[in-house]
Amino acid sequence: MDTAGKVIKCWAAIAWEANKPLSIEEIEVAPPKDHEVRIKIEASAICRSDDHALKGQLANLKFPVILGHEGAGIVESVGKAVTSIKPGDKVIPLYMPQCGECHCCKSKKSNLCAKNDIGPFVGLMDDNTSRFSCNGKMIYNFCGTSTFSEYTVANEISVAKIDAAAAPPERVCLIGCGFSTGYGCAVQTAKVEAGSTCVIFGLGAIGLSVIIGCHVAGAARIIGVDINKDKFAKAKAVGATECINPRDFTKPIHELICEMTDGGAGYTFECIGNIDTMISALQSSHPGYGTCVLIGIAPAGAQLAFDPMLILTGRTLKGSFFGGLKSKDCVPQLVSDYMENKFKLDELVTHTLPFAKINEGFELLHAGESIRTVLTF
Ligand code: PAD
Ligand code: ZN
Repeated sequence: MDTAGKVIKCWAAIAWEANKPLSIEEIEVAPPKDHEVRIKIEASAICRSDDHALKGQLANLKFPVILGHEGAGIVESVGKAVTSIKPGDKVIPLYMPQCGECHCCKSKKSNLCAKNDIGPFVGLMDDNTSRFSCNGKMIYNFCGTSTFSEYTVANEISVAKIDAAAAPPERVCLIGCGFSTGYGCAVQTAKVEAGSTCVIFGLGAIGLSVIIGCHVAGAARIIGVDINKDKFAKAKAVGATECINPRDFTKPIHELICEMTDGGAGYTFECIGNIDTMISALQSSHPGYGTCVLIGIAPAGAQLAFDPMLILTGRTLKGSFFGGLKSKDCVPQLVSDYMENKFKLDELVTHTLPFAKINEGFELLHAGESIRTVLTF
């Protein structure tokens, strides 16, 4: 392409500081270095994690930053050492990379690539520089993806090439985070068994994707829990067998769930990011064999405290990022599976807006009206 090797000027949504609306501004995107890929973003959804970041709830995250980690696009150009990706490829940027060389990448047991930037939030490329600037000021990246920009630059290990020529970017972008996280937590992290009972706390895109995974795994009972009853219809449409609102009951929610499930569920999932519901989810899992998976991201500094007897009596507490799925390997397969209608995904998209209306998308999330808002470029 004629832009290869040149700086590209384009629009991006910059978070200059925490708790301020995003500001759409013209930025400069430098060409990709040796192992990097420059991507023209076609669609990006808004995840609650972007909102946590914008609210300053992620310790170490630096501003100004370009957020966004649930996108899909087309490769504009690649650095000279890139071998797995070429210009014109359809791709999904990966906030959880897969370098293939670290202990976790080499282990079958984990997807937590040592090159991930979740937690440290260094926000820079491998050479400790950024490819983004605005009026000469350096802008940080978010988890190596920064999809709230017309163009972004990612490391080759953070880019999955997707085959399906017809894959609609405004749907498969969800495979970059929300869908894969929830679905993977059910099928990979928890390894839900057929015939089991599952309880899902929080019915946003993550919780709904857990339900989809539990359904595909053949769970017999799938109980959704949310304080917003407007989320119940969609939860049932993707596979929940029952939904409950803790505010409709005076007794603690875990007591109710234990009564409903003859002592506790085989699998429980926390998809909110709230310390109290994390403990409720653990208490709702069956003694002896229940597994509780934490997915929601609690605010910086929050601490979990619970009676260790809950674990001594045979419950397992787990957690993962990106559903425990090895990202570069699994994302192309999930896109193909979506194209073959092996699972539902379209239900998760409730709103589509032009990129310029990104702040409206965040307002819909705050109001509890959206599951996923997809921004189109
Ligand atoms: P969301 O805000 O769309 O959904 C959360 C849902 O929880 C909403 O429907 C709320 O009504 C509901 N809720 C809130 N408080 C309660 C409560 N006390 N009891 C019951 N229900 C409640 O978020 P999301 O689905 O985009 O993300 C969910 C969490 O998962 C969030 O913390 C996000 O940061 C985290 C996440 N983790 C990963 C990962 O890899 N671990 C990836 C992506 C997102
Ligand atoms: Zn996310």
